[in-house]
Amino acid sequence: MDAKHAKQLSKELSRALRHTPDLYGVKLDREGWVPVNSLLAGMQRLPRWRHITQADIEQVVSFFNKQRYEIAGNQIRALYGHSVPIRIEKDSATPPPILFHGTSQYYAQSILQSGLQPMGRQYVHLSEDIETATNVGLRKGKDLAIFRIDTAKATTEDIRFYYGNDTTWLADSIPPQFISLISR
Ligand code: HQG
Repeated sequence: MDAKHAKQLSKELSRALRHTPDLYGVKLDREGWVPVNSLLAGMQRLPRWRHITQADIEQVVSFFNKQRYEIAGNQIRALYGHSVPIRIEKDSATPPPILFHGTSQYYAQSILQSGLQPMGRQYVHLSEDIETATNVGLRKGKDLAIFRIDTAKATTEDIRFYYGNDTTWLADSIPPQFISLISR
């Protein structure tokens, strides 16, 4: 599979597993899992993916360094990014003492005032390192803003964090007192 095809298929998986599973005839369970064969059947109804196989899906899941999806047994799920109306349950876990959030300067003032909110998704997304936060933030424009989140302090004040993947953590929201702007 070439990179272009992998990217297209990954975006389609994102639509199915994060945003609009109904359009693919699948239903996410409370942890976001769906049977791979149901997803395949749903995708094969689309002309573009009518020849898609389980091997293609398995390949795209491991194609990118960024771990977006997970396959276990005969099920698949997205690890983060959900916008479906029913909340996907994540196990809370202890994050590193500092996390980062990359975004556009355009949002910086609002974030400093009202904290990080999940906006169109179920959770706020945080990065383990500045490089990841930079890549996330640059999706929103060239005027990068990087925030530092004092997770150690937030944890002592009952803010919960959830594990997404090796570089991504999730939270319900982050109040402004735990956030500082480190670059502009
Ligand atoms: C902003 C991609 C104003 C926030 C990425 C962000 C990530 C506020 C935007 C994952 C705000 C939401 C998620 C407030 C937050 N006022 N703006 N109070 N609170 N925002 O795309 O974190 O490649 O939903 O700064 O790499 O950018 O798809 O979230 O800019 O890992 O796998 O609201 O999606 O992963 O934007 O990205 P998004 P995100 P994939």
